[in-house]
Amino acid sequence: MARIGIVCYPTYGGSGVVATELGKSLASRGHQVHFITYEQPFRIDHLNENIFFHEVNVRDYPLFEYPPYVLALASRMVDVVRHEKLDLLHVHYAIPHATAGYLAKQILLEKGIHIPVVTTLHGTDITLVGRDLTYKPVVRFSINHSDCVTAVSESLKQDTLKHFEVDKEIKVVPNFISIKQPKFKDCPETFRKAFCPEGERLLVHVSNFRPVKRVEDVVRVFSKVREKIPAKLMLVGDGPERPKVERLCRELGVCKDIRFLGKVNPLDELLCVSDLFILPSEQESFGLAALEAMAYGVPVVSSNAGGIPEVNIHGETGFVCPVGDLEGMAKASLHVLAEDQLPKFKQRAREQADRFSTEKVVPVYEEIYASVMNKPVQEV
Ligand code: GMT
Repeated sequence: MARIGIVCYPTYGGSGVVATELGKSLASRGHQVHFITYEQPFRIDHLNENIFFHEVNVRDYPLFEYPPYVLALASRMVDVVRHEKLDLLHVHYAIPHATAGYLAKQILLEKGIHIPVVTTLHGTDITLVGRDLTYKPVVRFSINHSDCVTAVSESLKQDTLKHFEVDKEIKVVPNFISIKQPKFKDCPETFRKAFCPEGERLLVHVSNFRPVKRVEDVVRVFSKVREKIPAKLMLVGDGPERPKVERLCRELGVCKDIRFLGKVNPLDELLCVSDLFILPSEQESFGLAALEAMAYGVPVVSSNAGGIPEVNIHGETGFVCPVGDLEGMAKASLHVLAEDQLPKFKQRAREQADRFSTEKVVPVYEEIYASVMNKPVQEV
């Protein structure tokens, strides 16, 4: 059993969710897991004797217009590795975690401690922010100096190879989902009955409402669907685009059929009553939100951005359309929602989610940990 340090963003967002679920699963498999972040990860919802949390405090100083989080994080990593005798660090999202990992590793090396660093690339750390020249040289360097690099989809791996001169092998380890059974039996229908009293179809979208998610497309697709069949839409999450999305609902006159639910956690009760998940993202290295929906038997109509087609199988678990193809997405939604189609799509969505179960994916990370822990010390 290993002592593993996990570094991630603790807030609402796919990489933090994956890192936290990974930590929880590793802890239940007997590993000792130490989260090193500026806040307790929001998905840690119960006590576990194998889970520890080490807060990173950034000390402010009048001179600092931008307090140096990466230095505080690296210092905390050094401290935790030494005193908790960690075997490895697994950092999620390259910026700035892979860089802090590199720093911590070098500092520890001076003290004769070799700590392997595994970096998992999640998406915009490569495709958007990471590629920006503001960060690119540091991101490239930090990736190349990780002991092992993983990407959450083949598409993200290819993007990394295209945009960075990476001299490391990148292993694809997909995101995963814990399939808790039996959840469909227990699905509370109260909310659905109140929101869809006439048996309307229920569409759902979950995101952080950033421009890359194209939430306005969700509303436009919904509006087209609603012209043809009785339907309702739940918008879950919050973020910078919300005011624009609310304005659009008013313009299109569809407000009464849309519920903005804000940041709901957990999502179980909403997903298990939903009929269709809409994910029209401009960029999406994987689409964890879609996978979570599928685990509840919710088919997906999505864009074809990034790694989404590796998760949402066109014509099987839903449909994949070009980014911005509102007509296509509306047509696909109507097809999936048809009485004679929906059960088949629901069944296949569930089967697809099973392929990404915790039980299948977490052992792959364990193999990676074993391989880096056996590596001899390398001076960089
Ligand atoms: O890159 C982001 O948008 C943030 C990131 C996150 O930390 O929430 O999301 C990315 O990582 C998720 C987990 O691996 C993936 O499911 C998302 O597809 C990915 N987002 C994008 O690529 C836009």
